[in-house]
Amino acid sequence: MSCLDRSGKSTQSKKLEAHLQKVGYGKVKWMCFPNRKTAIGTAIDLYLRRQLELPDEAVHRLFSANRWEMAKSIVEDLKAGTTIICDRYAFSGVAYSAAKGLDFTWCQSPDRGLPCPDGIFFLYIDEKVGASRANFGDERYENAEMQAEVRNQFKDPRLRAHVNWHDVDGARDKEVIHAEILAAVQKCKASLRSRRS
Ligand code: 2DT
Ligand code: MG
Repeated sequence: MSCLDRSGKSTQSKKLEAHLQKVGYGKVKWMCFPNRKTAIGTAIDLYLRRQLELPDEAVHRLFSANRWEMAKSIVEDLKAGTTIICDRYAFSGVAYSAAKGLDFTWCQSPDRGLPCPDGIFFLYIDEKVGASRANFGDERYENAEMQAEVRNQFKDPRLRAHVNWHDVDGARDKEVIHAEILAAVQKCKASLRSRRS
């Protein structure tokens, strides 16, 4: 899942994980980026909590390196048949850094070669809705102007090219959103199955 802040992506990605576990979908794993628990993730966490200053280019590459730290284990899990649900991925990396003014294609380059998701759900909300949700404003990037620019970057066709992208209206009831995501996941799974058989 890919999104603006406070759009409900953590809630939705965890609901999807719980549902797939419950219906016996096989092994399901939830993960999120940034993964703040690794060595690189610790620096990212300090940066996001405004306790560390870094040039935009450097932090962009740290976010990407944080995904590369996990790439091998993601590939191994996928090979073993595990379904991975991810709360943010490289798409957020590009949208947030491009929103700060970095060149879009430059932002895409460090993530090239990472495992590509079978489906992406972009939960969009009005920046005013995001700002009214709990804890908004605590971290770097949590301000209305930045969120509006990030939202613009997420519309860029270069981000959506060659991937199975779904725009999801995040302002609705969470059960309605969950049902919509679930239907799309089932459709995606069926088309992957028919392609493989
Ligand atoms: P969370 O609120 O989801 O913890 O994200 N971000 C995220 C980037 O700028 N680049 C990235 O590659 C990723 C994965 C989005 C914390 C903030 O980090 C931003 C919000
Ligand atoms: Mg956040």
